[in-house]
Amino acid sequence: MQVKTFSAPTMELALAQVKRELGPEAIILSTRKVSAGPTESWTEISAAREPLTVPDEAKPAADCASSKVIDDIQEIKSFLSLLISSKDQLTQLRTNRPLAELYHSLLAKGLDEKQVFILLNKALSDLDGETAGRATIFNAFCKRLVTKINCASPFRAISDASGPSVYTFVGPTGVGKTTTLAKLAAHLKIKRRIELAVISLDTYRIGAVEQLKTYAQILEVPFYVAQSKSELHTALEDLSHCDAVLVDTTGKNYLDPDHVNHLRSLFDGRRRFSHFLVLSATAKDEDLQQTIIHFRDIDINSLIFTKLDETIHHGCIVNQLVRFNYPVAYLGTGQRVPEDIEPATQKKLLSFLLPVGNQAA
Ligand SMILES: Nc1nc2c(ncn2[C@@H]2O[C@H](COP(=O)(O)OP(=O)(O)OP(=O)(O)O)[C@@H](O)[C@H]2O)c(=O)[nH]1
Ligand SMILES: [Mg+2]
Repeated sequence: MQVKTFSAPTMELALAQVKRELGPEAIILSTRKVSAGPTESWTEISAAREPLTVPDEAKPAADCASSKVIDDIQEIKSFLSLLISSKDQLTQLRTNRPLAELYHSLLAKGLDEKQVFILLNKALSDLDGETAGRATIFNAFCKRLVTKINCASPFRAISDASGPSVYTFVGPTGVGKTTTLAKLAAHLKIKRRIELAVISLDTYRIGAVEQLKTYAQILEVPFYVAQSKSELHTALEDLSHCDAVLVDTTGKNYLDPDHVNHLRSLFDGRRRFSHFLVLSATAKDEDLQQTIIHFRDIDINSLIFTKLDETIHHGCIVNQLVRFNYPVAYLGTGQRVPEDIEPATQKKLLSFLLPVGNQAA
């Protein structure tokens, strides 16, 4: 396979070089922006002429990393064909100043470039050639974006169910699963007067049980520890009079596939669990994406993002909602229990794309 690197002042010019030298079948292996001074940057593309093939004998050993490379290549290929088919819009990005400014401000918020490009294209076609300022284009962009993002109200139907509704909090280490559970437990017990109980499956970390037990004692709700599937189900039998049970789980490195398999086996069976996947807004976009992919094997009901107070770039939250079909239920905004949590709304999510200071309260 012939691999070559191409550099040009813009992505469009670099792609044109790739096409000229390696032909339309060229595969893009990577792209990056290279700084060429304080205000200038070049685009560098590595491309190959032959398709990447995995030898048969190597296939059984193909691990997550190689399948990710293939996924990335597919994604770059589809983005490339999108760029090529959107030549007119690309030209507009250079010549239409409000559009270019909006495009760059959305990227600066951490939004995914491909998603921005696709949604802006749709927004422009909605405006039907009308000469529009930045605010008008932004409104058209938001109208398109809201069709892609959903919010959930997972506790709305609690009292209609027969037997307790059971909610689990799963996710990587240290994202705020236990804290978020405690915040929501307080909300359900104090504001909604729901008959509630808490179970901890987290016996991995010293102190984890004590942390949750303390919250349960303050709220005066029953607290159980379960170390196995059968202990979990026994606890749930004991709690059959409750309206809702919140279940805390151990945080583990999300790259450990055994962890998700273990969780899945715990929750397999006839009983329905609603799973919250808890994620930190401070994580990198790529890591959030991979985490969701790993946890997809569990039937996730909705996402919760925590630590919004620890970052000013909230675009990565929006990226996951557009990329995956999961709704978002809650946003964690600080360490205080129970105050620092709020239900996610589309208005709040869109406000992340406004300049800091104009965001929804
Ligand atoms: N700033 C900020 N900190 C938070 C938020 N939510 C949780 N934290 C903090 O994050 C740290 C970890 O919180 P935990 O609730 O223990 O996280 P966890 O996911 O249960 O951790 P493990 O069980 O160890 O995987 C604590 O210091 C929390 O106070 C939030 O929304 N904002
Ligand atoms: Mg915990």
